[in-house]
Amino acid sequence: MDRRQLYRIIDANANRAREGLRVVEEVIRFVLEEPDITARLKTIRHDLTRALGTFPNSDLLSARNSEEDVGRRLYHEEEGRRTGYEEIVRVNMRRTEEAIRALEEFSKVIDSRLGENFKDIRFQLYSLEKEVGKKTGAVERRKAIRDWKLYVILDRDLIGDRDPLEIAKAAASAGAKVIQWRDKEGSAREAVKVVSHLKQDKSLKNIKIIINDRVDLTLAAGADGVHLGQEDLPISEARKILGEEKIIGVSTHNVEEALQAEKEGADYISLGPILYTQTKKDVGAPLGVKKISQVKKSVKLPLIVIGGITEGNIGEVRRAGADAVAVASAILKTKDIIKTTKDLLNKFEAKL
Ligand code: TZP
Ligand code: MG
Repeated sequence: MDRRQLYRIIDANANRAREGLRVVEEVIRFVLEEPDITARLKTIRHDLTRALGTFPNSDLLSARNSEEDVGRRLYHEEEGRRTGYEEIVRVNMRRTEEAIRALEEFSKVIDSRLGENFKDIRFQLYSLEKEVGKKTGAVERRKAIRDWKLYVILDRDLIGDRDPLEIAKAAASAGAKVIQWRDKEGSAREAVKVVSHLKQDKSLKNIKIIINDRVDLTLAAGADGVHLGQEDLPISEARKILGEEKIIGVSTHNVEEALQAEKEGADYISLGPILYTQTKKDVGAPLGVKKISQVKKSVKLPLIVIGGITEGNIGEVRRAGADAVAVASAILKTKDIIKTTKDLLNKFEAKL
């Protein structure tokens, strides 16, 4: 094999691997702010530098001929838009792994033992990729949650004999992005039936559907997530069952519970009842609007405020720091769900 050719391949892949790793590292360090994973990645980068050190730098540089690289055009065309950090990490991890695989194969031509170093790095990367994928997935989920604004609770008691699907469709057509099925007394079978209908309806395909309390029903009905109370399954158990992609929200009542939910990996927290409500019977005294800013200051998670929220107070709740508000009676006790949903959203979005 032509040495120059070989060094050209090694040089190109060394650059690709280094660049890819650096991109991934920036996301982990500055976006995810994960010191442990950053440290692991740094070790991998050093291992790579050491493995590449076995090739004389002058040979690599003199073999380099990027102007005449026939792949250069193709390489540029491949670069499209990036939808978010998750994609940036995925694309760059893949590129790095491919480059390291190439280094592994071509370095074996020079010395059969050299391949081992790169193989080890590749396997370290595979396991890191999984960890990072979990973290970036969570970041993307939470970013979308911040945009929810109005969280509509389909409370079984308040719905009565109306069709939950019709109510959900009306709220969604007016701009709601998330709907929770809440039924404290009904059967599991009914919940799965209702939620499956919501999930199958084409007009709700962009709406997130959450189930209150029950992890099992979330899976059975194919819902997008679960909302857990303080007495329900711990977040870590729910995550094990639901996998990495479902949304997990947690009810909190004070700063301590909010911090705990954040530490355990919730995707959002709700805080309530902030004001007087008749919808939930077993609640303590209203926490008051002041509590919102206290909790908001303490956690980074999206904060959804709940309990007694109406068109009359939604602005005040928003100004206090709610990222979104959850409502049941404000929507379910009115005749015109579309108009009420729009009015609530308009008031929520009105200038802070
Ligand atoms: N959790 C705290 S308050 C509440 C729940 C489920 C009820 C919210 O309903 P409403 O009718 O919007 O006050
Ligand atoms: Mg609950």
